[in-house]
Amino acid sequence: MTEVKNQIVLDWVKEMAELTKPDEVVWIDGSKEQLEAIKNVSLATGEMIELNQEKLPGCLYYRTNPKDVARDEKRTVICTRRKEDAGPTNNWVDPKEMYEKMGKLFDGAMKGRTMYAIPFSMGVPGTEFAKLGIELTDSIYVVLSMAIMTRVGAEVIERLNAGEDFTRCLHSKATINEQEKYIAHFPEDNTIWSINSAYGGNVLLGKKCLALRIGSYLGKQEGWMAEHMLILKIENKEGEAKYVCGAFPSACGKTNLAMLTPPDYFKEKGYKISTVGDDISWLRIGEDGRLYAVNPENGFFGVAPGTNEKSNPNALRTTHKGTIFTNVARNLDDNTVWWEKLDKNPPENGEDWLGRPWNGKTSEEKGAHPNSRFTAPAENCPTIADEFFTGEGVPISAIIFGGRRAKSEPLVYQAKSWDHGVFIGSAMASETTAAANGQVGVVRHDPMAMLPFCGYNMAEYFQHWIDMGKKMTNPPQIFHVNWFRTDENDEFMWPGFGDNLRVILWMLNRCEGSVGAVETPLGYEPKAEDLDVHGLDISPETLEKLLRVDAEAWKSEINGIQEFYDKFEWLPKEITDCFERLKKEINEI
Ligand code: GTP
Ligand code: SPV
Ligand code: MN
Repeated sequence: MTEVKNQIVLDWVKEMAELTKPDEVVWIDGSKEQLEAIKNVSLATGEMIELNQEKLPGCLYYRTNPKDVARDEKRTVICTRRKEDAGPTNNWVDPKEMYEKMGKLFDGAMKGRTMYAIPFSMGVPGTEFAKLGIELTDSIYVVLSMAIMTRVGAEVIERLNAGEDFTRCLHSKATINEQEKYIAHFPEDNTIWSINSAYGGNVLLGKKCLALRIGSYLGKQEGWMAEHMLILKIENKEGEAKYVCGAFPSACGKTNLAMLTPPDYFKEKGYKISTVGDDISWLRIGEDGRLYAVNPENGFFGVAPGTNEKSNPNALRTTHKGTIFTNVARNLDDNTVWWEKLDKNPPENGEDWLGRPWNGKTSEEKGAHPNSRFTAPAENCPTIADEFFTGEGVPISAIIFGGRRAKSEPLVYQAKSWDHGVFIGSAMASETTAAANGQVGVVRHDPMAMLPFCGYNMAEYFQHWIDMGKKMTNPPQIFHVNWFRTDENDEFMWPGFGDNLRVILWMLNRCEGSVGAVETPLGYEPKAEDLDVHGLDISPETLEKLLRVDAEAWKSEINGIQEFYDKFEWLPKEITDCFERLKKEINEI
C-alpha cells in the first residue's frame, strides 16, 4: 500500500487514536483484497450478513439499531464561533464546548476495536471539483460503504502526501446510545465528528456532512455551490445533450428522476436518458458564463421501498451486485431481500427489518423500514453517463426545485428570472418523510431542499445564490415541480416516474425559447396543449387542475412563507421584492 507520509495527516490520526484508544489503526487502500478480508471479519462477527451469492453477487445485508434508522436532525449541529454564522435554521453549539463534550464521549470509545483510516475523495481526484477527506471509524459497515460511495485508493494518499488539504472526519458507533448521539460540524476547522450512530446519513461522513454541510460552507468561501441535487442528461435523436439539476427534499424523487425510463413513445422518438448523479451536485461557473455540475459521489444510497421493475428498473439493476442493503426484509428461503412494492410476491418465510419472523403474505406489518436503503456502486447503473467517470462538469440548462405537496403547488412553472427562481427555491416547502427522525407528512419549509444540509446561515446562503446569478452570463432557467398532487380520493393526479420526462421536455423547450407559456403570479405555466401527453391516460380536466394556480390555497401558502421568513434577521432584497410582488398579485386574482 502507498504509505501515508504527510506529517499533518499522521499527527492528526495519532491524536485521534490517542483519544479513542483503539487496539490498532488500519489504513484502507481500497484494494479488493483488503476490503474482502475486512468484510470477512464483519461476517464472522455478524455485523454484516452475506446474501445469496448467485443471485446477488457481492451483496450484503445490514441492520441498524431500531432507534437509529434515519438522519437525526435534532442531534446534528453546526459549531461556528459566532452563533449567527450557523443561522436560525441550524442547531448551534460553541465549538469549544462541543469538542469538550464529544471529547469525553470519544475518550476510549474504540477500546478493544480497530480504527480504520479511510482516505477518500469526493469528485474524481485531480479534477477542479474534487475535495479530499479522511474518515476514521470503528465500523466495518462504514468502511465498506465509503468504498462504494466515495473514491478510495492510492491516488488519494498520493495527493495527501503532496500536501492537499482534507476534511477531518471522526466517527465512532460507540454504544449507539441515542441520548449521546451527535453529528457535529466544525466548518471553520474543516472537521466533522459523529458518535453513537451507525445509520448511513449520520456516519458516511463524505456524503451529507462533507459534500453538503462543509461543502456549502467552502462553496461560499471559494465561489462555488454544493447542492442537494440530482443531475440528469437528456439526449434527443440528433444526439444533442442537455443537462438538468433537480433539488427535491429527502425521499421526494431525486434518484427516480435521475434514472428515469422514458415512456415508449419518447423512446421511439429517439430520446435517451443518462444518469450523472442522484443526490448531490457541486456547481461551478465555467469560462463561458454557464453553470457546470459534477456529482461528487461514487455510488447511490437510495430508498428501497417503492423501487420496482416499473417505477425504477435502472435502480433495481444497479443493486444486483456489490450492494449493501440496510433495514429491508429478508427472504430466508433463498437468502435474498424484499421491500414494500418490490413485487407482488413477498416472502412467506421471511424476516422483517427488525429480524423477526415475517410472513409477507399474511402480515399486516411492513417488512422493510420505510427508510430502508441500498448502497450501490454508480458504475452498476445501466444508464450511468460517461461524464460521471471523467468528473468534468456538465453545463446545466435548467435547475428544478420540487417538493411533495398534496395541494397548492401546480405540476410545473418557470421562474421569471434567476432572482425570482432563487425566491421560489427559498420559499419551497414539502411534506416530511421517513428519511429523517420525526413526524412524517407534515409540510415544512425546506429551501432548495437544503434545510438540513446548509452548513451556514441560510440568509447568507440565499445571498450566495443571488451573487452567483450575477456572475453568470448564461444562467440556467429555474423551474418548480410537484409530482405529488392528490385528488379528493388521495390518489396521485400525475403518473410521475418516467412520465416526468414530459415535463422536462417542456422545460427544455422553454430554455430554447421554442414554446410559449401563460404568465401567472407564480411564474410561467405551460399551455395545456404544449405538454406532450401522447399515450397518457389523463383527462383534460385533471391536467387543467394540475396546472391551475389555486388562489385561496396560495393565500395561506403566503402566510406560511411569511412565518418562515420571520425567522431571519435579514433576507436579500431580491427575495423580499419577489415575495411582495407575489402577495400583491395573488390578492388580485
Ligand atoms: P433521498 O435519497 O432521501 O435524497 O431521496 P430521493 O429524493 O432520491 O427520493 P427517491 O427517488 O428515492 O424517491 C422516494 C420515494 O418517492 C420512493 O418511494 C419513490 O417510489 C417515490 N417517488 C419518486 N418519484 C416519484 C414520482 O414521480 N411520483 C410518485 N408518486 N412517487 C415518486
Ligand atoms: C437524504 O436523507 O437526503 C439521503 C439519505 O439522501 S442520507 O444519506 O441519510 O442523508
Ligand atoms: Mn438525499
